[in-house]
Order: sequence, then C-alpha cells, then structure tokens
Amino acid sequence: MSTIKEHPNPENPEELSGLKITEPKEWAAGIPAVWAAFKDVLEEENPMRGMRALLHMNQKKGFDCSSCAWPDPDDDRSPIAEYCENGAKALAWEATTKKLTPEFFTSNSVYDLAKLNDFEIGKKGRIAQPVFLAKGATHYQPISWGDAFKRIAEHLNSLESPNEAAFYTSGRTSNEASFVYQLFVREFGTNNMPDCSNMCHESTSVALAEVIGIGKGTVTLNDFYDTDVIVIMGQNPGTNHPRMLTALEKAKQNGSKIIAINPLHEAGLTAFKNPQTTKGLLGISTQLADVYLQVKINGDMALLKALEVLLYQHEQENPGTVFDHEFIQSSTGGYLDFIHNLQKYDAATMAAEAGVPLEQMQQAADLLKHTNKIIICWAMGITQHTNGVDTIKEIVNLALLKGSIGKPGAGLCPVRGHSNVQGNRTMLIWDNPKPESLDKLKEVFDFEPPREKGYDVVEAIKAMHEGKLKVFFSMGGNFLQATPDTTYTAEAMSNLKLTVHVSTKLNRAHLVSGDESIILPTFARSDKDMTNGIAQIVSCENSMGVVQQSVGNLEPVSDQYLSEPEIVCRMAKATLANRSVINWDRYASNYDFIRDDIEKVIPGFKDYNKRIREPGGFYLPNIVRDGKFKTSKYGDKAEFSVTGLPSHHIADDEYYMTTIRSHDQFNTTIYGLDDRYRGIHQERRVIFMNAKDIAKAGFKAGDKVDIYCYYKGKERIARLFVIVPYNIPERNTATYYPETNVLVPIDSVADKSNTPTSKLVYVKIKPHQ
Ligand SMILES: Nc1nc2c(c(=O)[nH]1)N[C@H]1C(S)=C(S)[C@@H](COP(=O)(O)OP(=O)(O)OC[C@H]3O[C@@H](n4cnc5c(=O)[nH]c(N)nc54)[C@H](O)[C@@H]3O)O[C@H]1N2
Ligand SMILES: Nc1nc2c(c(=O)[nH]1)N[C@H]1C(S)=C(S)[C@@H](COP(=O)(O)OP(=O)(O)OC[C@H]3O[C@@H](n4cnc5c(=O)[nH]c(N)nc54)[C@H](O)[C@@H]3O)O[C@H]1N2
Ligand SMILES: [Mo]
Repeated sequence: MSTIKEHPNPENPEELSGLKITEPKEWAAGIPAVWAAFKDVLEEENPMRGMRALLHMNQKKGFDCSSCAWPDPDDDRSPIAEYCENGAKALAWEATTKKLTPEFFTSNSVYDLAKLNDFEIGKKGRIAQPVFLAKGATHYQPISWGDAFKRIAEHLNSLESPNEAAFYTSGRTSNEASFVYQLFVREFGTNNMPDCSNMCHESTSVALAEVIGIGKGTVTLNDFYDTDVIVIMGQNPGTNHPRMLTALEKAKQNGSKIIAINPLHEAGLTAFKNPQTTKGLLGISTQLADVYLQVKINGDMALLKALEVLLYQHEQENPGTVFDHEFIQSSTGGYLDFIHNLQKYDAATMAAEAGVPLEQMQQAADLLKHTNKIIICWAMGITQHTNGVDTIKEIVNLALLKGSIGKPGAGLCPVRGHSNVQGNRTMLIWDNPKPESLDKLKEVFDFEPPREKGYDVVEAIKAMHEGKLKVFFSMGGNFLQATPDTTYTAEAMSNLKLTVHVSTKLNRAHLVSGDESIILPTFARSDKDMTNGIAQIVSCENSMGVVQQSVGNLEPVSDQYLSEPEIVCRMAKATLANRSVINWDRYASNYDFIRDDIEKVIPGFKDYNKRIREPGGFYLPNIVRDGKFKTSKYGDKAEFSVTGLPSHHIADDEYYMTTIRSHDQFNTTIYGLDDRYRGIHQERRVIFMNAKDIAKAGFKAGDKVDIYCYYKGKERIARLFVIVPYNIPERNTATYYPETNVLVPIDSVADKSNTPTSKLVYVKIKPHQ
C-alpha cells in the first residue's frame, strides 16, 4: 500500500513568494480587466488560437465558458466579447498548446511533481495520453486506452460489492456525459456518486426542495432588469461571476437598489466600470451597493431576523402595506408559527449579533418595505456553514413575507458555481436520487437500479479512510484539494486500491493516489470533439435553468483524447460486458442517441435534439416560476420555517476564519498569485485580519504566523501565512482556499446537507515556527 509518507506533499509547499500590498480597489473591472483578460491568452505560445476561441465563447453556436454558471443573455449577445476576464483566464489555461509528453512523466517522479505548488503544476500543460502509475512505482508511464479500461474493469469486477467504488463528478461535465455516467454507475450497482455540489450549493438544494418544492433558483436574467431591490449575500460576483456585474449595472440603470451583505468590502459589490462600454473604459463607474451591511462571519441569520423584525414593525404600524397577505394566505403555510417565533427577537439585539449598526439595518428595511420586486442572491458565504440550510430557509421566509417569489422581477437566485453543476444534478448525478427518478430509469432501461443512498463527499472520504472504498473514479475535479481536512483526505485516498481521474491537466489529486492510479485525458470545452467523425454537440444548464449547446472550435493538442461520454461508454462496456442491457457503442457513436434517452427519463427535455440546436437553447420548466409550490407539509403551498440562531463559543485567543477565492483562481486551479481587487499581489499564503485584533494579539502587519484549529480536541495546523491588516469585522479572519483546507475538520459539516463548513473554522494564530 502506498502511504502519504511516500508522497510527502498532500498540501501546497509551505513557502512564500514575496507579498506586495496595494490599496484594495473601490470598483471592479475597467481597463485592468481588459488587460487581464487578454494577458494570459497572449502569453501562450499561440495567442491566435486563444483569440479564435474567445470569439466563439458563449456565442449561441459556440461553446459554453467553462468558468462559472452565470447565464448568457437570452437575446442579444456581444459578437466579439460575451465573456469576462476570468472566463478568458479559464480559456487560456485549457487552450494552451503545451502538453505533457511521455518524457515529461519519465523525467518527473510523482514525488518531484508533488513538491511543486498548484500554480506551477497547472502551468505544465495538457495531459496528452493516458498514463498509469503501477503499484509501488515512482513514475507515471503511458498506457493504451484499451489496457486502461481493462484494468479499471478488473478492479471494479473484483470488488465484493459495487458499493466499494465511488464515482465523483466535478461540475464541468456535460449533460450527455453526466447522464451516461450515472447510468453506468447505477447499472454497475451503486449510488456512490459524490459530487462537487456536496461542497457547494447542497445546502441550497436541500432547503429549497423542502420549502418551495424545487432545489433551484426561481429567477431569469430578465428579472434582474425589472426589479426594485437586489440583495446579494455571501457572494463575490466581481471575481466569481463577473458577468453578473453587467446585469447589476443594467438593473441599476433601470432604477434598482442593491443591498450587499458581506464581511468584506468587495470591490465588485461596490462599483463597476463596464469594460464593454465606452463609459466604462473612460473610467466612469456605476455605483452598485446602496447599502453595504458588513456582517460578521455567519451573522447572516441574525441579520435576516433583524430585517424581518423591522419589516414586521412597519407592517404593524401600517397594516397591509409591507407584507403580502394575499400571497401569504393563498400560497404559503406556517405563517403564524413563523410570526410567533419572530416575536422572540428584537431588532437591536439581532443587529448587534450580526455586527451591523441598527441604522443601517433600518436603511435596508426601508428599501424592502414598499416593494415586492425583490431578488435575493446568495452563494458560498451562506451555504458553507453549519446552519447553511436554515439560513437559506430564512431567506425564503423573507421572500414569502414580501410575496417576492414566482413573479416578474422577484425571486430567489442561488448563484451556482461550476458551469454545469446544476445540469449534473438534473441528469441524476446524486448520491440520494429520488425514488421516482430510479423508477423511471428502471422503466426505460429495464434494469434494477440500486435504491440505497450512496456516499456524498464527506461520507466517501470517511469510507475511504475506514477501508470501505477500494476504487475511486473522478470525472474532472481535484478531490484532494477541494475537500476538507487535506491530511485526513490524503490518508483516505492512499488507502484505495485504484484511483482514476478523467482530466485535462495535472493536479495534486493525481499525485496522492491509491495503490494504482490512472489518468485519462479528455477534451476541454473549447476543443473540437469529432468522436466517430461527427462534430459532436454537448449541452449544459446554467444557474437559471437554461439548457444550451456547447461546441468547441479548437483543434485538440493531442490526437489521443477521448470525450467524456466515450470514456464512460467504453468503461461501461469493458466492465459490464454482456451483463449490460444498454447499447454503449450507440451512445458513443452520436450523442443524439444519449439525448434521445435523456428525453425519456428526465422531465422538461422534450424534443431535446431539436431544441438544443436552436440558438440560445431552452428553459427547463420551473414550478415556482409558473406560480406553483410543492411541499410535503403544505401541499401546493410554500412553507414558512421556524429557525433559531447559531451558537458560537470561541476562546479569548480564538478567531473565526472564512475561506475565500482570490481573483486569480478557479477553485483549486491557480491562474496567478494576485488578488487585484483586494490589493494582494504575488502571494496566496495570507491571513486577512482586523487591525485592532493584530495589535491586541501583539502581532504586526507582515508577521509570519501558523494557523491552528483545535476542533474537538484534535490539532490541525496550516503553516506559514503572512498577516495582512484588512477591513474585516473584529475576531473575523479570511484566508484563501485551498491552502487552508487542512484546517477544515472532516466532521464539521452543515446540518442536513453535510456540506463542509468551509466558511467558518475556529482558529488560533501563533508566530510561525
Ligand atoms: N473566477 C472564478 N469564478 C468562479 C470560481 C472561482 O474559483 N473563480 N468558483 C466557482 C464556484 S464552484 C463557485 S461555488 C462560485 C463561488 O462564488 P462565491 O460564493 O462568490 O465565492 P467565495 O470566494 O467562496 O465567497 C463568497 C463571498 O462570501 C463572503 N463570505 C464569507 N463568509 C461569509 C459569511 O459568513 N456571510 C456572508 N454574508 N458572506 C461571507 C466572502 O467575503 C466572499 O465575498 O464561483 C464560481 N465561479
Ligand atoms: N475551503 C474551501 N473548500 C472548498 C470551497 C471553499 O469555498 N472553501 N469551495 C467548494 C466548492 S464550491 C467546490 S464547487 C469545490 C470544487 O471542487 P472540484 O470541482 O473538484 O475542483 P476544481 O478545482 O474545480 O477542479 C479542477 C480540476 O478539474 C479538471 N478539469 C478542468 N477542466 C476539465 C474538463 O473540462 N474536463 C475534465 N474531465 N476535467 C477538467 C482539472 O484537472 C482541474 O485541475 O471545492 C469546494 N472546496
Ligand atoms: Mo462551487
């Protein structure tokens, strides 16, 4: 068995690269964003290749940007630039002509590669052929596709139970690949399908499914252009969904107000210079947030309660003018219980608990008071907390009070992460599928799908650690770095007999493997997929439920790639052979056949092959948008929830730490070492602290420290970080993910969604040793 002792670096090396600090920016985008968009593309050996792809990105006949899940405009799209700076970086990263030859793997041992940091590993180039790491070997070596599938099949078929294998999905996998993937996994016999959603918007899916009846958002892009107030909680659109700023700008021009709720003053919530307009390029900015509530980490529940109490007071003063009683009466259940619970709280205490001055809470309540055209957006600052599910239910409570749901210009907008993470779930990538979905699979394919719940991410890691899992298959992603508790997860992954990664580029998860490891290279979004001599189409679903085609236009840098659907089909054929009732060759020959079957199983995909070819794609049905709800408690009515406050106890020398994304990364992929808007350059190992806390603890700016977590008595350490004084509430700190994932305890998860609590870890900070 290989051990992590042989692969000493499950984490990034602890070394600093030279921090430079500038003033945090008060606005996002502008000329620096235009420059940054082109910089990475132009630095490539063949910049014209990247430019050609950029012109094709997010066009109606083009490919879907592989960065975030923010939707493209339904109608007019800019013919030359329907993308953002970070989309361009994502493209430059995958469209590189650099590739990893067999010689690369001969001259670099796994041990050597693990000494590099994530930034350096990613820069090495595209994986060009399947490679294999034999048991006890120090180097990967080329392997043929046939031999790779044979080996995977042997491992899978030698398991005592299909439940000894787990099949992970990261959120870029297309609908077509996702559908055949889950079909294979279920025919093989398990629901062990952990996915990146488990670490991302799972809290959203759980909460919304329960209280409104659909685990997805309820607004469309057009709602943003016709609304009065947009609330943005725990989300940093300037960095993670930059094209949302264009929608926010348009909303502001149409008279909307914005309330931002965030412990940090993010440039992208403050103001925007639209680089696609002359005005923006001349440096004229649109102010975004009208009210900026600088909430304490996880103070959101208290903040929402403060808002609701204030609105309730206004409602009592002027009955019928603040709450939408007609809607509450006709479309919701549980209102009286909710009000009864709300009466326990008072606004001043709640505001103090949230860390926000009461006057500012009042300003926010004033904006919300007399309109029901309210959109509430949220992302990881809300979901990745112990009480993430409850906070989202409280967001829904607020929307229900105001009747701000299922109407034009109003609704819930969980902003998804990965470009097809929502589509993955729609395609049944789920450890906990609904019985009716499994019934449908059975009806259409005539095999008995497993009924028992599978492992989610955290459960899978624990099962690996306990030796219950033997094979781990990863469709994209970087399981080791994205998951919590890096050392524990590395130990867990080293226990496996076989790890397989379908990937475009090398990452650290490929370096801390089971006894044997296989990496299977595949097309990136921008690559032309000519499987079986046909220009194949795949499709993705964005954050607002629009399904759209994606067709790459770049010549792949290697002729050895197989597409994700073909990889699944060949693995299925090799593994299940004549045990299978499915014609895998047919699926791989033309993805139209996959779409034909998706249409039979999944509601909303009627005429899939026809509609996916229509420019701009199509909207999936959304019961709430159609004015309906479905809840187990109240039938066709939405549910008011009764929630409580989280309880936190920290010692005198402890702090709250949240983990955030820099402007130069996509999750675990590091594009560069800068975080331009926050004024951080050339370093990622920083800890943002309040100046008062720094002084109180006897530190000073620039001090080198180690960060400790003592969750349930176990010590976890992240070494060598530099203190940066920052505008953040007292006793709150922030660091970049994934460097501090080593501190996120595997047992610290959100209630009901089991999402790791990456947005709140209690830490101690000590001088670096
Ligand atoms: N360029 C780029 N785009 C991306 C990604 C990327 O890494 N890079 N990742 C993609 C993915 S998978 C996802 S899920 C999304 C993530 O998008 P976001 O959710 O925007 O990403 P984060 O940086 O994790 O943090 C969100 C914000 O939450 C705030 N925050 C932290 N703790 C709290 C809290 O307790 N309460 C509140 N109210 N706010 C808090 C942080 O200050 C930060 O502004 O972006 C997607 N798009
Ligand atoms: N502390 C902390 N931890 C977090 C978070 C946090 O905010 N804080 N956020 C969580 C969230 S929201 C998410 S979504 C997860 C992300 O978890 P993952 O989705 O597992 O991680 P990524 O970094 O997006 O995966 C990047 C890898 O995907 C592969 N890849 C890239 N493009 C393609 C492609 O087109 N096809 C294939 N097959 N592979 C490709 C490359 O090998 C690349 O290295 O991390 C979670 N972890
Ligand atoms: Mo995510």
